[in-house]
Amino acid sequence: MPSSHSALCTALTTSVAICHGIADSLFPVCLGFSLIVMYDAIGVRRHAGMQAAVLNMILEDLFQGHPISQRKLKELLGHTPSQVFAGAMLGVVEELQLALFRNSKNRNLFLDRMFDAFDVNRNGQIDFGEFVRSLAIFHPKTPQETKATCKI
Ligand SMILES: [Ca+2]
Repeated sequence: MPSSHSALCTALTTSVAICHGIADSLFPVCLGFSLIVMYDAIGVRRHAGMQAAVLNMILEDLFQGHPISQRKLKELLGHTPSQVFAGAMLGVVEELQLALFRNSKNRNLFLDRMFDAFDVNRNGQIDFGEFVRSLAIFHPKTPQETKATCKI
C-alpha cells in the first residue's frame, strides 16, 4: 500500500512549487519536511513496526497461556522504500492533475502563471513587445540575472 504520509507531503510540496515557484523560500522548507517524513517512514517507523513484531513473538512464547496483555503491539507502522516511492509519486501526480485540469475555478494554473509572466504591465493582454521580451528569457545568451527575474 502506498504511503499516505508521503503522498500528502509531496502533494503539499508540489502545490507550493506550482503556486509560489521553486525559487520561493517556502519550497525548500516543504521539500525538507517531505524528505524527513519519507525517511522516517522507511527508517524509524518501519523498524519500530519490525521491533513490535519481534516483541509480540517474544511475549507469546514467554507467556504462552498466561498473556500479560490482551492487546498486541501494532506492527504495521512504517513502509518499504517502494511503498514510500509509490506514495510520493501519487502525491505529485495528483497535485499536478489538479493544477492542470480539475481545480475549483476550472482554470489551468500553469497557463495562468505563464500568462502572468508574459503580461509584464498586468493589463490582461500580451502585446508584441511583452511577447518578444518574455521569449528572450529562454535564449542561451540572456544573462542569468535577467532569467532569474522571470517567475514562471
Ligand atoms: Ca500586457
